[in-house]
Amino acid sequence: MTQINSPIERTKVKFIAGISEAEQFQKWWEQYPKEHQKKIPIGLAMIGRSNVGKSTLINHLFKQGMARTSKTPGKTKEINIFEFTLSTSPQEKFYVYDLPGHGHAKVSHDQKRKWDALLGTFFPLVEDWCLGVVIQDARHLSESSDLAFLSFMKQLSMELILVANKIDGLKNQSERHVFNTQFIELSKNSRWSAVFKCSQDEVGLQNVIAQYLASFCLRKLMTQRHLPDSDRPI
Ligand SMILES: Nc1nc2c(ncn2[C@@H]2O[C@H](COP(=O)(O)OP(=O)(O)OP(=O)(O)O)[C@@H](O)[C@H]2O)c(=O)[nH]1
Ligand SMILES: [Mg+2]
Repeated sequence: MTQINSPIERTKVKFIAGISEAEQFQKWWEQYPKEHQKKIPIGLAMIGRSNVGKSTLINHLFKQGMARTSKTPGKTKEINIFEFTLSTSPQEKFYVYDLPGHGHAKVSHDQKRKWDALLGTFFPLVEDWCLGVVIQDARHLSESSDLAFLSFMKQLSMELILVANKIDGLKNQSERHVFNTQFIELSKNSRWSAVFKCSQDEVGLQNVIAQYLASFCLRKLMTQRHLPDSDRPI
């Protein structure tokens, strides 16, 4: 089988900022005023329950060691923003957002409120220019916080894909059978523009996902290029 290569330029990925307050994200976003839509950041948001492997997937797709990972849920406490380029258009910058996980029982009430405010500001701002990469644990698909997130997304038009992660954790035929049945059912949700399986050792699957992410970024770039030029005198 032909190996698909990743279009992401891994040596050029850069950490941009770690943002913990809603106002701080709003300020970062407002560097790109609405009137200059052609400059609005095009990006990818890694979404999912705590510990599902969002930061690990970022490291595999973009650059090893860049996002912090941990066995303990609740590791990512801020929106970490990384900048990347694609081999097909090296002069264009795109962004990947590593988000705090949802559904972590041990997080304090105050921390939850802060994250809700942060993400409640983040999603409506980025929705038109960002792909939501929704990561679920293959061993526990559609847990209550995954469903709550999808319900929240009903108000937004953001394009979403599903990644069923940690498929290496399906240990026997029976677990794989349960997963396949649930995955087929979940894939029928018309909200997904694509669905993928993945795990940290599956380089081939990661490269297929990287190709999809790149095609989203390039598609949005074309959309921006075809927007009317707001700087042009009428
Ligand atoms: N078996 C297995 N473990 C994985 C996989 N991906 C990540 N992990 C492990 O899962 C744990 C959590 O990974 P993270 O990447 O930190 O998870 P996260 O979703 O960023 O978690 P938060 O930052 O707490 O929201 C770590 O111990 C990883 O090594 C995978 O594909 N398979
Ligand atoms: Mg994380």
